[in-house]
This record gives sequence, C-alpha cells and structure tokens, in this order.
Amino acid sequence: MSQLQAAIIGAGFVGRAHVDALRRLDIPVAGVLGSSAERSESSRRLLNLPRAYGSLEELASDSEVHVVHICTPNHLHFEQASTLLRAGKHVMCEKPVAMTTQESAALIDLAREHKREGGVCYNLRYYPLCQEARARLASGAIGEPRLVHGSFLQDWLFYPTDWNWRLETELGGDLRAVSDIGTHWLDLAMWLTGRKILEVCGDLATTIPVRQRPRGRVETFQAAAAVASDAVKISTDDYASVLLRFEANLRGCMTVSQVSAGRKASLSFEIDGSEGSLAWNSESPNQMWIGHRNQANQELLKDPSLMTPAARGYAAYPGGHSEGYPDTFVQLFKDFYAHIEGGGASVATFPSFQTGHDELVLCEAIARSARDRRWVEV
Ligand code: SOE
Repeated sequence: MSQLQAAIIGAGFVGRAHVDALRRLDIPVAGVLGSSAERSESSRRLLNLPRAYGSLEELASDSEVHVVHICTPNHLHFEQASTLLRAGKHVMCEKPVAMTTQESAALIDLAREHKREGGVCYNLRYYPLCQEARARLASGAIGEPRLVHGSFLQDWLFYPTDWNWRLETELGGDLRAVSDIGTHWLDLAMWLTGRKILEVCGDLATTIPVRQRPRGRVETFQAAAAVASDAVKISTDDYASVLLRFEANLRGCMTVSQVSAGRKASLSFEIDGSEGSLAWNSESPNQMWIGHRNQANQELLKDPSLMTPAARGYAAYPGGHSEGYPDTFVQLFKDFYAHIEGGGASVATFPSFQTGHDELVLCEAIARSARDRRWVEV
C-alpha cells in the first residue's frame, strides 16, 4: 500500500474514474468533498469511502491527506487548487487547470513556493499505444514528422436539449469544444512529436446557438430531454477547426466537435513522416496503423512483448487483453505518485501544471485567432 493518502473533490463521472484508478494502485482514498454536505455524504456512501468532508477548509486541514484530486467544474479549480497547495497538499486537477493564464501561472508559482507537485489530467497520453507512438517517433521510426492531423469528435451535445455546465461560460470558460476536448488533442500532438505549437489559425462555430437548460441537475453524458427547461443563448464553440504550425516546420490541423452524431468520444491522430506514418483512434485504442509507401501497411495490436521498452511499462495486461479509458488514469496516477514518493527528484513524465498553463495559452491564442480571423503567434 502507498505511504500517500488521497482525497477527492467531486464524484461525478470523472471523479469516480479517479477513485477506481487509485484503488487499483492501492492508494488509500480518505474521503470525498461534494458540492453540499448531503452530496458529500451520498458520494461517500456510493464510493464506500471513510469520510465525507463538510468544506474545502475541512479537507485542507486533514493531516492524513497528502494528495487531492480536483474533479469539479472548471471555475472552481483555481480556488480549490490554491487553498490546497497553501495547506501543503499535492494536487491532481482535471483539465483545464484554471479559467485563465493568469490563474494557471499563479498556480505554478504557488506549487513551487510550497514545494508541492501539480498534475493536470491529460490522461489520454497514457493509452499504451499512444506511449508506443511517442517512443517510435522518438526513435525515428517514421523519419522526420512533417504533418500531424486529426480530430476529437463527440455527440453528447448533439441536440438542443442536451445540457451540461460546460455550456455556461461562467462555469466552463469562454471556450468549450476547444478547451474540453481540443486540449487533449493538442497535448497529444505536442507530446507525441516533442514539438511546441508556435502559431494557430482557428475557425470556431456555435452550431446550436439556443439550447434548453433543464431546471435540475444534469451530469456529464446524461440525457436531459425529459425535464422542464428554459431557452438560453449559447456562445461557446460546438465545433472548431484549427490550423497549426509547430517548431521545426511541422504542420498540423485539428477538428473538434461535440455535435457529430455517432461519434461518442473519438480522438484520432495521424502523423506523417519522411519515412512512414502512424495513426491511432481512441475508439479502437488497442490498434495502431503504420503506413508505408513501398511495402504493405501494418497494424500493431497492443501487446507489451511487441512494444518498445520505453512504452512497454504502460501496458498493464498481456497481448489480446484490451485496455481502455479507465486504464489511462491508472497509468497517469502511477507516474504522478511515483514522482511524489521520489521527493520530486525524477523528471516529471506526467502532464504538470506547466502543461495545463501551456494549454491555456494555446486556447487564448485560438480564441483570438478566431475572433480576428487571422493567424496568431502563441
Ligand atoms: C466531456 O467532453 C469529456 O468527459 C471530457 O471532459 C474528457 O476530458 C474526455 O476525456 C471525455 O469527454
């Protein structure tokens, strides 16, 4: 069992994924804080945890807790992370780490000042075959990367009656598809290729400008159609396409949408290099396509015995045994907790507060580019 003890804020769809992953790693979870005393208690019972916290302050002063996982709506991240860092807790925060770059920069400073680690949940890096793609790119398996393109498409906000807090700018921020799912894609593109994005040119659209807001609570991915509702104007992006210029002349293009019928949570990328290509899709995460010009294309099925040594450790099960979305949290937290247990001495391999800040800088540049209808330097 780990020496470190965790606690969680927010027990919605993703909070429960965090608790499941911590349990697989044998990291004790001391308790949960919800949006009210009743919700803390009902989540405590649902997740079978020892403690229901009554407030952020009560959680921050629990000396048994070393790491807190923040799984709340975006507008709460900054205040919660700041309070917890000041109280000496390490923080694993859902993305985006904050609402603005001023806030994310302040969190980096606070973590440094209090000598605590901050991670951001860009968990999709931790699919075994994404780790494999990164290792292959680093070893030059497809030569010099020239193009990176792909999309992240969903349909859970397809109907005007679909609702979630992410649609409200005060709770989710000014951007939605770009910030909620586009940042996963952008994080992958930069992490896979090891190249930063220097310039962006974005086109954003709100394809459903008026939606029905239900008068009750709706969870992420939960249908809301049957309840009483009010019509509200929407300003956040249902769709975006962004042209990208990376370091070392790498070019790219990303499309994101939360209104693409039939696409549930489909992140795909293809990287075309001077000697070959690699492609992957999160809806078939145990397969990677390897493209050639002068020989037949290949398909790698996830199998640790066929994977590059640097990536192999991120596959928890033998070949033929599929790994998916919940497993990515396990691998991310494994890296994060190992780093904390090592006293922060190792190089951080997990997405850090700096990663979260870089993503917000990109989001701001994309928003400016779309508003001004031009390329913007990051
Ligand atoms: C909703 O769009 C969501 O839950 C995102 O917030 C997650 O980051 C993504 O992994 C799945 O979809």
